[in-house]
Amino acid sequence: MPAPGENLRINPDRLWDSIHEMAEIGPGIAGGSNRQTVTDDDAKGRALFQKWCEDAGMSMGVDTMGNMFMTRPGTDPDALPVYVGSHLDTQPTGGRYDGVLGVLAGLELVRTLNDLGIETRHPIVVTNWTNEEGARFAPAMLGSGVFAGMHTQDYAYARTDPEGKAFGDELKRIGWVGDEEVGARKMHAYFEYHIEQGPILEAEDKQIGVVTHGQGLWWLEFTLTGKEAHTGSTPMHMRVNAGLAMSRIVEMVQAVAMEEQPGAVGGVGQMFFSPNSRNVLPGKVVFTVDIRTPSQDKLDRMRAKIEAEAATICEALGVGCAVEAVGHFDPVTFDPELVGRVRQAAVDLGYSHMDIISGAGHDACWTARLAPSTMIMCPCVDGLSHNEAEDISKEWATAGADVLLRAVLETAEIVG
Ligand code: HGY
Ligand code: MN
Ligand code: MN
Repeated sequence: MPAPGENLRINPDRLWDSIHEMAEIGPGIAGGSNRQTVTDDDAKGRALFQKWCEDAGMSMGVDTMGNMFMTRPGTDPDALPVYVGSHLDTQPTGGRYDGVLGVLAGLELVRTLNDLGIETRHPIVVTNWTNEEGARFAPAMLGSGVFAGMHTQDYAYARTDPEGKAFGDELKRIGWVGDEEVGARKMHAYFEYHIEQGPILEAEDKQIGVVTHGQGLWWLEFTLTGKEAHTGSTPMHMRVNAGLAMSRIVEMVQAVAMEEQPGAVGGVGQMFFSPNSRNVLPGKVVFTVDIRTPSQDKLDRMRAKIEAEAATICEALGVGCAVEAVGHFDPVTFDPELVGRVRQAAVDLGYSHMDIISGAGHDACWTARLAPSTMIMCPCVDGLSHNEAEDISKEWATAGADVLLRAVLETAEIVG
């Protein structure tokens, strides 16, 4: 590739303004975002992204999972595209940048190529994956997971939210079931730019995370069955207390994760009590354990320990215990050649950088099973994410987008 000119950088204000215009759709109550997957706000965000991309000369394809593919043509019609993507859906109390930064940095990359009149041999496809978060419908990375053949579309369409609505019905309701066969597209390479969602880059004062690996994950959904009874008149020895069993399991998960330090996490973010009445002992408790680690051995060992010890806890309390894996991916190693291009781009641009393992799951974890894939990260304030106070600087956002631009161009090959 000809030595990139100093002007080969994105337009910081245009990227920043796009992010904050998108944040006006599905706003949270505390300055962040609540644009959950396949809601009316998701549909509005998709429409805005589609408009911006078509204004930039791109054409849209949508598959039957609602994954959006916005194509900037290359000069070689036979060359497989370089994909650049992430997600526009958010947590219910999410930040403005999780996912959105990567999708809109892809758009900004194309806008910059248009400004500079640069053509590439490979087409470039900017992607918005459906339901990356897995908040409303488990599991996470559902759209990219079906695309990668990890889940069937029937499984995905049947997933229900806490109100009992099915994913497939909701995708149809918002009018975003596309006509492309999901997974039919082939990729030359995939890049995902994302906030770190952890404290390392800021603590180390690095502008760029060169992501070499992604943690593996299990989401274990426990359903504990107790006996509904009066919290006041039922003697302690007569209780079949599913709530107590849940508490002991949560404490045990913490202990298992701490035994596996360094490099392991475990916790619970969601639980439901039934009947959820102040003076009724719960008959049913449903909660999801989220465990993660870059080590395959640790991941399998932690799952086995947690399931065995949960069964023992429940047996001692006479509580029924069922567990279902509702989310999983093995630890991921990203493509060393693409990782090297990201690192070289940071060096060429003079940005401080360090290798890092992604703590969060991303669509890149699934595309890595299909094509050479890698990620770029920028710091976030106090490492905070999945919180409306999630925050990054314009400078951080810009640096990562500049690196994305250079690494993608190195891969898509500038023509002329
Ligand atoms: O759970 C995750 O790591 C991602 O935010 N969906
Ligand atoms: Mn994300
Ligand atoms: Mn997220």
